Amino acid sequence: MLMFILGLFQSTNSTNHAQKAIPNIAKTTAIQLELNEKMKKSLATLAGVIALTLAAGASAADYVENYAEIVKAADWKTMTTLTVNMEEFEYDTDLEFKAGQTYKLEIKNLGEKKHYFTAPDFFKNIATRKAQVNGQAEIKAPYFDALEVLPGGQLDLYFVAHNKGEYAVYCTIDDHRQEGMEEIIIIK
Ligand SMILES: [Cu+2]
Repeated sequence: MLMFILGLFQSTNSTNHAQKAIPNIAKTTAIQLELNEKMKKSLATLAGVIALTLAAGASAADYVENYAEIVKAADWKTMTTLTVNMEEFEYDTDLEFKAGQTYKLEIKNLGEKKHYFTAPDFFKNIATRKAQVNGQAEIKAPYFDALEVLPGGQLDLYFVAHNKGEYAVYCTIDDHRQEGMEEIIIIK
């Protein structure tokens, strides 16, 4: 197809007679227009695919977009309370959740050092209602990356387990993770 158009261009350019050139130009223009329409459609289709791919790729890495509706629709009367104690250098509880269930996860630091509950993938696959400290303060956000709890402190995370999967939780302070402060959170 492209060679054919190039051929038409060549024959048009090499023709010195205007009378002969005009129909060729008209023909070429018509083909170009047709091709342009086809290309536009192909490009539009291609752009659509790319956009979908990006969206799919983005959603895997992104937070649960309709988290607010999920939180609102969830049954908080049947909320399950689970405590995870952090100390040097471990999370002491099996972190297993059921998709669709509402939870209050009490994250306590029983250690002598500060510890993190860093779990970006986990946070992006739950519908977060809030993080609360001592009934004194609440933080509302679509998702968190990490929660830090000071020695003797406690932070409660209210959420709906949403996407099934296995997500890492670890402490990013110094070499705590290498010391063993790393677990897998399961949503099933
Ligand atoms: Cu730590």
